[in-house]
Amino acid sequence: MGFAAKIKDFFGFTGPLPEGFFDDLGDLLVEGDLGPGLAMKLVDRLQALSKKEKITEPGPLRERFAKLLEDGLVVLDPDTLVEGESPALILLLGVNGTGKTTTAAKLAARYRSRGRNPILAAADTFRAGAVDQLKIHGQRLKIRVVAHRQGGDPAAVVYDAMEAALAGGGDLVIADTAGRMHTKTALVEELKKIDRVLETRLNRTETAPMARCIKWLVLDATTGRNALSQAEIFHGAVPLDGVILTKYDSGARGGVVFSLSAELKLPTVFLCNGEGYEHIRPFDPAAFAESFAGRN
Ligand SMILES: Nc1nc2c(ncn2[C@@H]2O[C@H](COP(=O)(O)OP(=O)(O)OP(=O)(O)O)[C@@H](O)[C@H]2O)c(=O)[nH]1
Ligand SMILES: [Mg+2]
Repeated sequence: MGFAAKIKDFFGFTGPLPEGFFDDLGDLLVEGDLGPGLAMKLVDRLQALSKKEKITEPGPLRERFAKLLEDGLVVLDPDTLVEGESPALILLLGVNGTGKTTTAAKLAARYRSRGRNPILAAADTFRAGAVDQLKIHGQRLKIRVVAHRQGGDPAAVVYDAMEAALAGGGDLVIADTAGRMHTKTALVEELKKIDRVLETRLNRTETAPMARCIKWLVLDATTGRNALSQAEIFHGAVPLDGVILTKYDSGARGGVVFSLSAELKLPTVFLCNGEGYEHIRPFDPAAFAESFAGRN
């Protein structure tokens, strides 16, 4: 049985709370990728609430629990961030295979449908085939892809894509980056360089609007607590604006989202639940907390 079904079962009975209810809840939350520290804290709070308010039935307790979860989430509306800038620049970061390239294409499709004119930047110049992979998405979606050769400088690709945007070719640059297991220094250097080249470009044309660089970390929901360690490393190296959780398909646990908020103050901005371009949606804190808490 998957986590979602288990938590539904857990709260899905009537009558008084059985002995060991709160301990069992703690164990279950750890299974849902919440992390032992946070699980314990939440269970303690819930137990205190149930005493104070004399809640003895699982139904109302489940609702309180969902609210506790929701209250702990750092919230950020990605659309306000992206649509408040022109041109806006999004850098997608993450380790190998988390879904950066697919997500870049999904975001491009999504923001185009919201009236933006996106350009994809193939800043993964590291992996063989990465540029072609993004180009295929570009062809399918009829969205421009700015690319150099494999082995080229990622910062130069982003620079060219921003040039194209500033020249009137678009108002949103979405940059796919390489999925190596970045060492801290390599990552910082790569991003600093991107910042530097953009600054040079922006100084040259005083009328050019300031490009804000939005840095989103792409995390694979199926990697569980490992995703939190990745976020710690990346966020420690370059301050991130948020997280995109991919592969949150049926059966996913997703408790790591609460740890990202509690431990790193990082908001989750999108959830992806499939390989199609439409399989992306803005993160909805209330709905996510309700579903994690096993709403029927
Ligand atoms: N089920 C599911 N699969 C996904 C999702 N997002 C991406 N994938 C798949 O995950 C695999 C890796 O996706 P990519 O977009 O290539 O990942 P990447 O981070 O760019 O990988 P590298 O460039 O190798 O680091 C592909 O098979 C995608 O189709 C998702 O939300 N759900
Ligand atoms: Mg990729």
